[in-house]
Amino acid sequence: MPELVSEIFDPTQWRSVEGFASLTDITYHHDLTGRIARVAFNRPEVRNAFRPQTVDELYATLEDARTNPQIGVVLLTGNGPSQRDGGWAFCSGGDQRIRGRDGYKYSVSTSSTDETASGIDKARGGRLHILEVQRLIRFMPKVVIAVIPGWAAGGGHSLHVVCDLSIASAEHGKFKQTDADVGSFDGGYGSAYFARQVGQKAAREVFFLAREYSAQRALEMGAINAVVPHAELENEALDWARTILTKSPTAIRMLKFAFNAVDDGMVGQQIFAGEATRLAYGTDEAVEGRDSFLEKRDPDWAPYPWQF
Ligand code: S0N
Repeated sequence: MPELVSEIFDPTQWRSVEGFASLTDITYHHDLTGRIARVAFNRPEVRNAFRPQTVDELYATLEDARTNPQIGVVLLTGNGPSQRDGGWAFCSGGDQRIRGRDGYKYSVSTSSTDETASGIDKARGGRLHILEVQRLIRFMPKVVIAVIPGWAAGGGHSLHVVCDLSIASAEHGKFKQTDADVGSFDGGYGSAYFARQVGQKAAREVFFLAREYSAQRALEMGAINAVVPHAELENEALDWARTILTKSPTAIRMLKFAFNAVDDGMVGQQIFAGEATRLAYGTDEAVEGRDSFLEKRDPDWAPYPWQF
């Protein structure tokens, strides 16, 4: 049985994933059926702020979930509480202690205790690869649920925005977009897509005033899907995931990309079209096109009507 990584984590529901024993900043589990992944920030003492090492581990675990054909739903959450003060967090964004003039400095060391990035890898300095994580969540053909046990702030707020669904703790779930407080700005999904979700006036208020919002207020704004008692949060998320798993994988995939397409421009169209082509390749009609070429004859489209 895995160790208790968070106070509301039920170790009887999960198993550790082979090949990921060296993670320091993220924990990664699969449920006992192997169909649901749980990826969690594991830096509760800094409200689950991410440093470059965290983002690397987040990307690696999410990519593993994306490419595992058994996994249909990913729960993205934060472990807690902080042993220092009992505070809970989903994620508080970029670790401000290692942000320099050139952006986030990438430590050459991978030690979990080297927070100060004493040795800097210049090739990776300033690289905002959390945006690559955002795209991975956005373009993954699986449902990603933000399970929010505490603060979602700054870049952590943006991560919940890009997830497909968000469920928050009634007692500890809190939201704050601090980007403008710290001279940072997510000009992509974090702000523009957030405005699609809650409307322009509300989104501008959240960013320009950087106030704190309760989970209940976030629900009223349309920023999240549900507010549940803290102790029930992970069970509720598992319940949502199990319901989604009863649905057609192809329908869910096409729906996710259809929802995305309108906001994702040509890339959204490309992804949706790629999936449409993939479906078409499974038809006899497309097989006839391929075979006629290989057999050096004219294709026979007669069995395939111009449907209306
Ligand atoms: C989360 C807040 C509101 C919680 O307040 P609370 O409960 O009063 O706790 P604190 O006492 O403030 O914090 C407890 C300890 O944790 C440390 N800590 C918290 N957050 C961070 C952090 N982000 N970095 C480093 N340390 C953090 C505190 O310092 C404290 O430790 P001690 O006691 O030792 O000092 C509150 O903590 C808060 O406001 N946190 C900062 C939130 C923030 O401003 N985050 C950064 C926002 N910007 C980004 O994330 C940019 C990210 C990015 O890279 C990006 C770039 C381009 C495009 C997009 C993005 C993107 O947004 O993704």
